[in-house]
Amino acid sequence: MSQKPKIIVSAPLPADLRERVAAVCEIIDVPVGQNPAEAVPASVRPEVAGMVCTVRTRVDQALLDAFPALTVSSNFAVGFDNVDIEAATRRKVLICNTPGVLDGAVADVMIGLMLCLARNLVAGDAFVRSGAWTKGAFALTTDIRGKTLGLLGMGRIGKVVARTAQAFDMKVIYHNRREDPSVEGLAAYVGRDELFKSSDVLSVHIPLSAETRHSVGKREFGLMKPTAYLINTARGPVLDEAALIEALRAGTIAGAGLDVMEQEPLPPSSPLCELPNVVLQAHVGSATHETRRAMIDLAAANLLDALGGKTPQAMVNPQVWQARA
Ligand code: 8YV
Repeated sequence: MSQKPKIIVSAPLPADLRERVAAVCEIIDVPVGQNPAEAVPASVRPEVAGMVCTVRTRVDQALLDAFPALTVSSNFAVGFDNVDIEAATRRKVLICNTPGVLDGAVADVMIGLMLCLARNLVAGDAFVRSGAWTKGAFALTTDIRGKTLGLLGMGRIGKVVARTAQAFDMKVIYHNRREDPSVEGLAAYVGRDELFKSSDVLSVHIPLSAETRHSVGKREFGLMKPTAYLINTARGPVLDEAALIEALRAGTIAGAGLDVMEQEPLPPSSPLCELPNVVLQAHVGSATHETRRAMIDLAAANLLDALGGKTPQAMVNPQVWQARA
């Protein structure tokens, strides 16, 4: 019998990293998005000590019950809304994530969506390809330079966005649970309503929780300028999507750029796919070779450190680790 701890891998593990992990752990592969409690045979479940998974795996009470020997679950993501943190903490299961390594990539998609919306770049591409250009000039668009970018949330990603927006000569304002002195001179703190009222581009950078679910809806869209664009690269359910569709149809706001939606993958029957003032991406904020590699390296290191008794770099519920010491 193998003495190596058994771990579930439900995330893309590059071959070289897999080799390193397999040297110290026995890997049980579970296809991404499949429920490990169904994919792993009942006889093996009580032996599983660790897991690395994507946000598509629900780490809830049922999963914790199915794996009674689980001590660590490492998210291949910075977000952890797939995890019932309270239940995991109660069961003393350490939860890890990948903060810091994807900020630039996500910020880049946010800036890209902003440019697509303001300069109508997606429609511009279709205009050239269709030959419409040979019949006349493309309609004028909107400057982002000199405009106000509002950030709902000022975490790591918000800060990179704020720095990048400075290079576009934008004025940056933000709202956060509390004012952040580290961004003084970079972005000005404003009240929540003021943020929606004053932004020409409003970008969402808050995590999904029970508190933030549908926290941006009809009321907030009503506060926004009819010329304003809304961008979401955080989590779809933070926005009330039905209210957003209504606001986009009614011209309450000018447009939206969405990398995340309430239902992913977004079905093509969604009204969002019909709206000309929307630019969509397939949850690709972190999806570059370099960033995904850094994420899986960190997720694997967190898992191996935790199993090996070394403090992992990124813990969501560090109290579990401290209680073990
Ligand atoms: C996804 C993300 O996790 O980090 C996050 O919170 O949403 C993304 O990076 C990515 O699809 C990897 O599963």
